[in-house]
Amino acid sequence: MEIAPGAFHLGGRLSIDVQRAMVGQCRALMDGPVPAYVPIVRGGGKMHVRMLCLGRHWNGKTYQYEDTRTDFDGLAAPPLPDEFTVLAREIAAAVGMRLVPDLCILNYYDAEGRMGLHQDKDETERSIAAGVPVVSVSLGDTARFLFGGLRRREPVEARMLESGDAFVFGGPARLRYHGVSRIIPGTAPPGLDVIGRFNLTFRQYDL
Ligand SMILES: O=C(O)CCC(=O)C(=O)O
Repeated sequence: MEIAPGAFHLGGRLSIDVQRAMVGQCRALMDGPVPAYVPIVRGGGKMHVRMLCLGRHWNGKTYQYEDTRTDFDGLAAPPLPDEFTVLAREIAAAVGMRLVPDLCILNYYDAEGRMGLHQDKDETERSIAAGVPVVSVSLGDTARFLFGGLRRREPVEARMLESGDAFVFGGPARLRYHGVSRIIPGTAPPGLDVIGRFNLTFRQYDL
């Protein structure tokens, strides 16, 4: 469903089996040899998520992408799994957009997790100017997702992103402000065995 030009909320996009498989992969990645961590951003504040970047690392101190985690432990960002790439491409294609993802920011939100309003603008100017979309996939507890305009002070719309939903913003919506105001505990599908929420945002660094 197109909620604004270039912005699409695809409710129930992933089957429960696909969600289960992805949750398993997210857990293995986040607790693997290159573990997720809580970034400290450039103002000195801690983020309210655990983060692991795949394919390319987003440095919370410089707001730039890099190959190794120079803001944390110097480890190289793990590769983006092929099946994740395929899924993100398919979701973009389903709304008529093209994305060749080369990185993913995987975040885990506990019951206190949240993310302030921000723009995703650290990919290359060319990628952003071309309107290459960000594809977001949600797993686990429902999030109250805020989607605003191109300026921070514009009104925001709150949408509930449930487990298995995808959200795509590209074209004229690529630089819209967005964030997560809260997580609704206990709302993950029964049988998924998740407390909290995983969110994956797939991006294409350059054209
Ligand atoms: O968790 C979400 O739904 C949004 C995540 C996000 O805004 C980001 O990773 O930049």
